[in-house]
Amino acid sequence: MILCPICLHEFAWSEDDLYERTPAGLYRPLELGNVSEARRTDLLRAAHVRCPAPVADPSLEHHLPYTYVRHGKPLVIGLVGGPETGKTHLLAAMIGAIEQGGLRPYGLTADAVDIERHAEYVDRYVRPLLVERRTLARTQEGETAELADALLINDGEHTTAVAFFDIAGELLRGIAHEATRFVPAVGALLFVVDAATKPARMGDESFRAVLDRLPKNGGRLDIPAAIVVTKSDGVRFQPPVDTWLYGEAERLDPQAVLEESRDVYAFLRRGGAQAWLSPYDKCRHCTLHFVSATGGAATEGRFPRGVRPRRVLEPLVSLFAMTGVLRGYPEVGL
Ligand SMILES: Nc1nc2c(ncn2[C@@H]2O[C@H](COP(=O)(O)OP(=O)(O)OP(=O)(O)O)[C@@H](O)[C@H]2O)c(=O)[nH]1
Ligand SMILES: [Mg+2]
Ligand SMILES: [Zn+2]
Repeated sequence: MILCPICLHEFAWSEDDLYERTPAGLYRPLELGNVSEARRTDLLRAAHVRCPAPVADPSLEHHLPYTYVRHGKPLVIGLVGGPETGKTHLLAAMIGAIEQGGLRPYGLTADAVDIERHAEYVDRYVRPLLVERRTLARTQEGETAELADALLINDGEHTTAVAFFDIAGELLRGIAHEATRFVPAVGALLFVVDAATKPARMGDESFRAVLDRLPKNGGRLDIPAAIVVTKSDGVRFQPPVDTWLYGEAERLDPQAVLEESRDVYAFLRRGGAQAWLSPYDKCRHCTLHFVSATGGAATEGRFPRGVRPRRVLEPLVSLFAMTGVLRGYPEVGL
């Protein structure tokens, strides 16, 4: 059985039911009957498996690389946060940074799980933000808890499929809805806090909705989490935000992660935003980060001075370290 990182459908797959991708981007059954062993290995390297989940529309059909299916379990990362906290811009900035080779300093490479879907994500979100310097539309109800993008992350030895789900805050208020499909599959959480948020005693409902739904072990969650204070460009003159936001970091330093986490914790407490720290109280491993998806505020839907994301990959790399996608950092996390 494997879990589809695109639709979270669980299915058994068979080696007799493989597909090859044609240069036109179509999938056709792969014939392995009379080929040599060397040719077979070659064909398998590029083979795909069709996800059998029923789809409403044939364009939603998707294929997973055979190399992934063989290696199994995806890491599903959920972005959680209230309306307009900056989730969609943050994810686009992260994927954009990965496209530009931002994981290379950590010894990681990235490829698309599904080439068409990834290209569509880049066209719809990454290019408009980073190249055309436009703001992205708010996530629609129908898109809630849908896959945003999925990547194969390789550390030189192992490949893990990492799937990102952007969960619109409002959605999680209801008790029974499609987001519940995502909850049992989640392997790491990115809690997004707007740096300019007005402190509210009750905090963010979306945080509580997700934290309440996940199974606890001894009162705490085993799922690693990162609390990301995004739009930090807006508070850059409040020390020590500037030090972190404009500081250099080209590899993961557990000591620096710890220090930044303490500073973010103090920043949120000082601002009266204790309720936003609930993931830190509830998750066994949690790091905290200052980031900016855009580098500055938009005016009339544009970023006239360009879009310069700051430190968007640090929370992701920290989650990779805490989940074992990036190995050798068992001590990351508070
Ligand atoms: N200054 C600044 N503004 C940002 C940043 N990221 C996002 N914004 C602005 O914040 C607004 C909301 O961003 P979104 O990414 O759409 O927020 P969201 O959490 O996806 O919102 P929903 O889809 O409605 O749940 C947009 O108008 C962005 O221009 C940032 O890093 N800095
Ligand atoms: Mg959104
Ligand atoms: Zn699927």
